[in-house]
Amino acid sequence: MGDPLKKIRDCLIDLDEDCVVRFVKEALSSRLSATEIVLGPMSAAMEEIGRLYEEGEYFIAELIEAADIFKKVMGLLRERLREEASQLRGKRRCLKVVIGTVKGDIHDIGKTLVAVMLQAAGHEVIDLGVDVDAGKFIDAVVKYGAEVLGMSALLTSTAKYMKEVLNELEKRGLRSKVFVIIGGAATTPEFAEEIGADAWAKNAVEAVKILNELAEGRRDSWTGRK
Ligand code: B12
Repeated sequence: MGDPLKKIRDCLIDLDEDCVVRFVKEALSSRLSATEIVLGPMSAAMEEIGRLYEEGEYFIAELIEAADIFKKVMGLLRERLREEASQLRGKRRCLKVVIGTVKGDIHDIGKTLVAVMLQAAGHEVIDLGVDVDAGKFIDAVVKYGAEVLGMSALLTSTAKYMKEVLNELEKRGLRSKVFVIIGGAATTPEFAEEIGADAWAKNAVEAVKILNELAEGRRDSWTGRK
């Protein structure tokens, strides 16, 4: 990690907003990309902040402050993130994607980042926000005729709810028509497989790649599933 990147990470861990902003600007002027900044040191700092919380060194107030700083920086970088993601624009067609953080979970930074980048990459995104229950997900899939459903969970307790959404899709006879992609710190590729999701992505860039592949027919499509 180059110097401004390390500084961004350290300043965010210290919850020093001015310092984060200063080094984000410095990183941009030394030609580092906004995507690199957000998915690299900014995300790494959030992980470390989570660890400090777990160890009792940080409390909820610090998590809230960190989230505020992250959102401010995302505001600053939004246009650049869009420009960079638009270069990942798929060649063939765009997909309609319904996305949200599952019921009981209010973490929205990662989900929003995924939504912003998918949109910039040319997909149509309907972002349902946080604390979304199965009914709301499914109603939106039907209403917008979405081909993709994206679910985010950061809590081990809420990740399980994804299975309920999948069961509900099945019950409504929609499972074979919708490609389900999941993500968030409480999920893993193994978990995705276990609950029967179609894909898992570790970050926003991976999510864009997977959905572009799907749109271009380079990935096993969900059609034809039993
Ligand atoms: C900031 C934060 C908060 C903020 C959230 C503010 C907000 N507006 O989002 C606040 C203070 C509200 C909060 C609250 C809580 N939190 Co919290 N929080 C965090 C923290 C530090 C950072 C999360 C974050 O924003 N990361 C940065 C983003 C960019 O990363 P990301 O979300 O992982 O997203 C990326 C990928 O995962 C992926 N992705 C994400 N979503 C999706 C969706 C799809 C479809 C795809 C394809 C990909 C994808 O792409 C994203 C971008 O690259 C994490 C630590 C951690 N390790 O995650 C704890 C953490 C998630 N929180 C935790 C806990 C315990 C809580 C509370 C229960 C605390 C409490 N006692 O009240 C509450 C729960 C509230 C609730 N009901 O949801 C624990 C969860 C433990 C567990 N395994 O269950 C963690 C892991 C901290 C820890 N180590 O203990 N939290």
